[in-house]
Amino acid sequence: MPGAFACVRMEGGDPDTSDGGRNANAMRAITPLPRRPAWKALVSHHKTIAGLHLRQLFAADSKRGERFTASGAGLFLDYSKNRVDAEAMKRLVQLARESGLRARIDAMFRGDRINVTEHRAALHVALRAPKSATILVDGKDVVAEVHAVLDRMGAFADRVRSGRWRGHTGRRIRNVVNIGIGGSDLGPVMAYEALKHYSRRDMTFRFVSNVDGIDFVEAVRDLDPAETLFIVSSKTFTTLETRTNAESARAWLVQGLGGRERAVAKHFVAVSTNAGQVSAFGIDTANMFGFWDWVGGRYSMDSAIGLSTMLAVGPANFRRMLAGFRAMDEHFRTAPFGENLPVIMGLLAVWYSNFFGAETVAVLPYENYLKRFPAYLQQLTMESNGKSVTLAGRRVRYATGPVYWGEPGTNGQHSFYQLIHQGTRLVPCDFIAFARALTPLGRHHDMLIANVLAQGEALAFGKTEAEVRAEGVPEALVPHKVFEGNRPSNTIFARQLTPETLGALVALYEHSVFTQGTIWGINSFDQWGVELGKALAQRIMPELTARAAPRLAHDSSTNQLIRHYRRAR
Ligand code: G6Q
Repeated sequence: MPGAFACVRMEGGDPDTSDGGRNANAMRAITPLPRRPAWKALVSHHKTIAGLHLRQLFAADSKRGERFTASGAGLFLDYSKNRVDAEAMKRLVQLARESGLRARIDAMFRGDRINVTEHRAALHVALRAPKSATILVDGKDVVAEVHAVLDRMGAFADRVRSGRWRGHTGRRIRNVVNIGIGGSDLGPVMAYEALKHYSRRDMTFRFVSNVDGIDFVEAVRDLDPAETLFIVSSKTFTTLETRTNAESARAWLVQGLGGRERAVAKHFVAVSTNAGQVSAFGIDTANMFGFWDWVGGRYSMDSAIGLSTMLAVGPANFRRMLAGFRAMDEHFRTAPFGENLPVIMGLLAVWYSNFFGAETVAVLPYENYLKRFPAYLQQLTMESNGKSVTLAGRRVRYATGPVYWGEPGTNGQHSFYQLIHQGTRLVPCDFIAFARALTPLGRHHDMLIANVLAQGEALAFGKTEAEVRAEGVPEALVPHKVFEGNRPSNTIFARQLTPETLGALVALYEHSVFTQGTIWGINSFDQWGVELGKALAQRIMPELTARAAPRLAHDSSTNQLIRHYRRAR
């Protein structure tokens, strides 16, 4: 593979670095997870470490807080408050090697069809590859295509933002409504919220996803159709929710502009891979921004699916975000596993899921602009790694993807943190914090940071019975006021929430997910699990609306619920 990514083949020396195509064969011969030597070593090492408290681990190594850290792409990771020692980390890194992670990374960056059940590459890294790179898929250089679309998006965004693009009545566009769902919604909403500081404040951005009509109604209730642009974002352009919302949007617009169908041309653009459906809907394909089947929905926020982001923050900031993604890609591709942020975080997620029985990971950004980041990560992580068969289709005998969830701090502290501190479950936490506020306000930021640091400290070290008693707490209350501690967390620190940082942060989790999926030997890039419900909904829909009572052949519960709805609607 020529171009910037070609250097993956040229590194050597470290066992983590590439050996290019040779590893492809090795990948096919990976030993099942429970039989890998590193796994066995971890099973036995876990017995030792499970009984150790973070207090002991810190007492045994005064430099632990400095040693168990890593940096890359502008992010600093402190993972010292995890229930690992040097031996555990060594074995986990060995597990990554034995799981063929290096070969998988190379295969992904090379554009191999690693999404085996859909026979596709998973090439989101090509979306942020530099113009000078070349990545061939079926003999075509996809990087050139990516940059051609980015340039078109940029030109369009400039026209809209400058007012050169006018609506049907000649007014400039002041409102942008993205219509899409899942991967065509969560990334754009999250990025818009995250980068609001950099956005055009004289324009309104809304996001409609749910087929619940209220989502659309509320999004447009105070908008003037003459100044509103809809972006219909749908990779397939067949998604029921998006089609339904787009049709309602078209009706709303046409009605609002005096029944003029021609108005659609100036008020609708599409982001899709399906030109046929886009033009059948009535959108001129000249106003369509394409992407490719090798971009998974949940990995698409930096493709044309990010058009709303670009309209909000401008092409230059969008490219800064891509640069952040790229920096993390390069870090993931080249840093030795023991210093590699996504690898370390992925391995720790495996460690807690498989050895400590942890069911979840909480992501707790101490940055209000990241309020939609946990929701975005829910899809990225759970749609990717919520699988129970291996790449070869065999049932796994170990836990796979944990539940990711979270809320921004400090809000969460006054809510669910109680369970993390004193509940019976182990909830590993990722704290995310920034050294500088985007808009400093008095002592708010120092307080915010004091809180995030205090939470990590409290979770790790807790408060012993002796300490509680020493405070003069009445005996009956002592057990209630004890904090066991030994609750693990990562702290991810960046200088400031910039477009670059956001890109790096998203890529960090993308690659952590990939690392986990590789260890578990599952396909992180398909999502067959969402199909069944969709198919059943199509079957139920006419049964709800048929005039005559339909013959129902579902289970007795579903039949009864359908009858109940028919009676009550
Ligand atoms: C993501 C999933 C899914 C998808 C939506 C929307 O990885 O594939 O969330 O993004 O179902 O699909 P369309 O973009 O095709 O409308």
